[in-house]
Amino acid sequence: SGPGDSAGLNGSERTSAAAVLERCDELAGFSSLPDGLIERVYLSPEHTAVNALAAGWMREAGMTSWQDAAGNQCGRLEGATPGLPALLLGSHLDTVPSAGRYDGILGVLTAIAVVERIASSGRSLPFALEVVAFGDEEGTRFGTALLGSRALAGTWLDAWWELTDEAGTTLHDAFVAFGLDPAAIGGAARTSNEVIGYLEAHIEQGPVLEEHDQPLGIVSSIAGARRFQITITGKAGHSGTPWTHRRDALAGTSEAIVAIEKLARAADLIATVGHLEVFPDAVNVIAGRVEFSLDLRGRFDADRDRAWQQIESLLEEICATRGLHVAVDQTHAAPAAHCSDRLRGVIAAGIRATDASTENPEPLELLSMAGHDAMAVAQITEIGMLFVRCAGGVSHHPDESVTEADVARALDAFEAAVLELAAH
Ligand code: HGY
Ligand code: MN
Ligand code: MN
Ligand code: MN
Repeated sequence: SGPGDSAGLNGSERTSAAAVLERCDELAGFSSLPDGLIERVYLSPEHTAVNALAAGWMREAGMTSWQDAAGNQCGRLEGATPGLPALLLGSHLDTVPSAGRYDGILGVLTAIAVVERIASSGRSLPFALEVVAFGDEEGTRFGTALLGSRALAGTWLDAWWELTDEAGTTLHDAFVAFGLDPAAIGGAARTSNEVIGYLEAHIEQGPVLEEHDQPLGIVSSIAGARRFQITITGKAGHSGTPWTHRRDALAGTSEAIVAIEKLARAADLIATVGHLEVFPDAVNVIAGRVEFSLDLRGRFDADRDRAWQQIESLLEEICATRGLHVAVDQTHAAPAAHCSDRLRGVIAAGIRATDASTENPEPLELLSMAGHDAMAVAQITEIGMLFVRCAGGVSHHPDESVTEADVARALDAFEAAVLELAAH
């Protein structure tokens, strides 16, 4: 199917679960990786292409569409009178390396389809509806996450302009290459009186809904992650060097990683080392230096931050024993975000409206251990999130999958949630 194939469909067909899933497949084709693997990073040619597709779908849905000063693709449907504050609906179009096709993407397309349903129903709401397709939730290219949504929230930091990607391109230069003016970044910021709230639909990226046989759930709060780049330095040397003369950075790092996991488990936190590089990286040379990432998250920021202090002491102890040196650079920090009672209520109403079965009178509420753009938007307005079951809780992997029936329910629930908010 070529770009924009859904144009051949009429409104109700275009906003069906089947059409939304077909658009997820279409967007999956815009990747910098070969062999059907998906990677789409901020300010890349693939980002340009999917913004253009999303703009077309937004306009087809009855919205005006524009790209904001941070490269987020936005769409707007006026309410009963022009210029009303907007309910934001959104998620992200960027991905991790070797990603699934629904993380972020499903939320953007659900938002566009729901706006189209409301526009074609002829209803005019007491607020405008705006869809925001954020350009960088993952932080894959520059290491710091939520760049698009932080620009919208007005919490952009000038220090980020010097962040570099693997090729050494600065964020500043990537902005210019993408056709954006770094000096205009402030134009992406929304003020809290322009916005009445933010709703995001997203796959759960965990096993809870599936374990409870629930297609949909309400997010109670989102765990705040802190990310670090840690460098452990020893002394490179011949692999035949006797034990008494070795300062092996990789052996020290390995001891640290296992100790960090043990500490995190005991503190009911999640710690992940996803990236590790060894220097000089040769079979018969003792590792002189190791660079590795650490992603640390938990239900409560205080527990996470206390554990991080313990981890720092742990790293110092291990390095002291082994004659190594450790350096730490924090690359990302996001506070936990809480979904408001009001928006948790409308999401619950939306789920109840679609759940004909009476045996589940109360929809499930659950914590999100995955981060979301909603965390950044929470700085300026109330947030609410609808979770959609994903098979095995698998995400950040090509096996990520959802069922058409669950997506159909999510579309109906999301639409019902927006209308519930409009009714009160
Ligand atoms: O890292 C996260 O939790 C999100 O998927 N970006
Ligand atoms: Mn993700
Ligand atoms: Mn996501
Ligand atoms: Mn690296």
